Amino acid sequence: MSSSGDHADKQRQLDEFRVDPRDSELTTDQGVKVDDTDNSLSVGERGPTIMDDFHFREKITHFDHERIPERVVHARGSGAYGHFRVYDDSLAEYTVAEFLRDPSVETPVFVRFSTVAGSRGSADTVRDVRGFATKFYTRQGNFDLVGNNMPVFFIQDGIKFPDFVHAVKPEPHNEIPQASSAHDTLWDFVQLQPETMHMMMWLMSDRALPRSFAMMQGFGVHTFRLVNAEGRGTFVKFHWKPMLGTHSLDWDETQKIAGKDPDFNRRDLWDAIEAGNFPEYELCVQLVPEADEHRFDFDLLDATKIIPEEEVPARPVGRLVLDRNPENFFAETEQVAFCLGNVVPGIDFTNDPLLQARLFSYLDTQLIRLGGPNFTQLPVNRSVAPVRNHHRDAYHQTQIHQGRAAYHKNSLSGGCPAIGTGVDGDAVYRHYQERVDGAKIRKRSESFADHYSQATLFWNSMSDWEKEHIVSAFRFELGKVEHKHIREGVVEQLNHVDHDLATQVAEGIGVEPPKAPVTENHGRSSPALSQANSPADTVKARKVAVLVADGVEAADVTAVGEALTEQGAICEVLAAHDGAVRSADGDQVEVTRALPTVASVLYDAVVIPGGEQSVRALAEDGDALHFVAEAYKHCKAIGALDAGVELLGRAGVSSLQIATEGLVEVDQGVVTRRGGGAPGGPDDNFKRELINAIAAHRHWTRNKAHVPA
Ligand code: HDD
Repeated sequence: MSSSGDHADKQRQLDEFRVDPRDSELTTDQGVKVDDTDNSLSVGERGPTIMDDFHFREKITHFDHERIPERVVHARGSGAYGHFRVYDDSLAEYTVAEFLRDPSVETPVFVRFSTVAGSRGSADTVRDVRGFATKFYTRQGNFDLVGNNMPVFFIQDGIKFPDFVHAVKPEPHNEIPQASSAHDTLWDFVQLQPETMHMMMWLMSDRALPRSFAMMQGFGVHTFRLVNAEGRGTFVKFHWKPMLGTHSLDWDETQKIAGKDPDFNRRDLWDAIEAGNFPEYELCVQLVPEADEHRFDFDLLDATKIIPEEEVPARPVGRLVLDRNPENFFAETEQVAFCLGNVVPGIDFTNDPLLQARLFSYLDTQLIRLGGPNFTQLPVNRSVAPVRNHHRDAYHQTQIHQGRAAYHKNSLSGGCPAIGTGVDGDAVYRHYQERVDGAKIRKRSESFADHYSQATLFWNSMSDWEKEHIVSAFRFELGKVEHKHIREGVVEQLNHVDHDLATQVAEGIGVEPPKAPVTENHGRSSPALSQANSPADTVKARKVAVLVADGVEAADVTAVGEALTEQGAICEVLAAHDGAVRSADGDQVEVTRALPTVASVLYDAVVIPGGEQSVRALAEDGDALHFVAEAYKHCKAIGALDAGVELLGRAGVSSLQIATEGLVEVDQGVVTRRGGGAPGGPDDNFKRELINAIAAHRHWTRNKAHVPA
């Protein structure tokens, strides 16, 4: 291992386990070469297969045992390797964790993103929480930060986790619906369990529909504790902030993507890393001195609460870069095992009852999922710090422990492995010495009792379009609920959050709106919660479709493509067929994909270049017209040049300010230009406005109700 630590440490360790099939010959598991793997050994050409066929038996047996149980939650996931480094040593006064205080150390990581409710083969773009689990392979051992893309949770005490999961998963009698929260059992749980309300606001918001894993935040959720060299503790909340901003898909779009490309987020992550568009996140911490433990109007130990960033700033401390795809999904992404209990010196737990339950559950679940306690030896789970102890045997032991003494204390192995001293930089784990005292009781603390104030805070912090999306989401979800009393029960709960919200939802689902508010809305808000305030200043990793047919203005295609690619966007030329089209000048324009194999929902923006003949052909092509109409409906940036402008009207997109001759016009993300372009394609003004429109992500306030798509 290099002295400063670098992210290649983990890759070097994995190298020892990589198996390359090149230049090899087929063998059995015993290494015996095989000359026929297509015909089983039989008596004569048409006779029975015989038991002597050890190759047949081994091949089929191994196949029969290929599956392991999928995770009970977060079964669908996608992983990537990367590295993390802190910016400076400013956390040194709070923690002895080397990876958090030494900027010369680059820590390898593996991150697994996931959905929660769906099974392993379910679609990526469902309405759900996303898991954001990070394994830091630090030089002081593995630290697992097992978070979500929402900063709060459904319940306060982990003993309710099985109840919640049974409610949200497909219903037990018919296993319907798959990967969806729009059904009776979830909402029955919600109406009877008011502590869910804050999280339900997040789940009904656009946060549940991330455009990309690279465009969502991550949160450790619980309050953890940092511990410094003197043993002093400081409360901490961990946040990941994506460098590309936090952006979401449109609900209608997510449902269509689930059919067109159920691997949408997984593919996006994979492709981005392959293309060198590495997802990046900033680690931020909210630090609260122990003396301030009781200064908030909520309990720091309550996982249904945030600390508003306006009260305690989220301080940026380091950067995570995901730069390498796994090589084998099963070996790495499926077998990775995160455990809340995996902490390193300088990081400790608090008494959050949800966190405490998780300390038990994760190790327990890996034992059944991965078949015994040696899962820590699987390559993806191995620590880069040396592992030496007296754990022995069990299923799938891969180590050959030497010596006779598997106990402590011993004299036969020189007393080794020796107990850490904790002196001279020897980082041993020391538990934070918290004083606890009390009777054994089953009782939720009174300080956990307010279930609505922060749900209201979230609602108040939303922009108008975010509020509209939340209301639509509640209407959709509850509209799928069969039992009227459940719909009514949820509306009653919502009336505790905000009267106007409850009324709007009730009106959409055939429930009597509540007569009056239960309490007045407190009026407080936290701007940091709104996605409208998230950075939207880059087109990096955005996918842009350019629609073409024979007769297209090649200069438009080239110039737009170059301008966008230069800024990190991915430009694809789409035509009715694969291959190439002929430009107005008779040149070949290469086609990236055939229109029937894709859809507008797989792109962030669409550009219609000039060329009379090309646009006439597109206007006759239902796929092309639908593409434009749907992109408009989903509030995406659209660019149209010269004759291309006509296609907007043909697609049913009217009521826009369209460019007059020689000018560029921008109206709600639709950028048009007629004439006046340079001979080499559109002028800089058009390109700049198009880039701005795409970087803005979506133009949510667009008037689109009249566009069928
Ligand atoms: Fe959990 C998996 C996140 C509460 C029990 N959880 C799991 C994963 C993530 C989270 C990201 C997937 C890890 C991976 O990719 O392998 N879970 C959370 C968050 C929670 C939370 C942020 C609340 C703050 N979880 C929670 C509770 C319990 C569990 C209260 C049980 C008492 N979670 C599990 C589990 C899973 C799991 C059953 C299934 C697969 C696994 O652990 O490895 O143990």
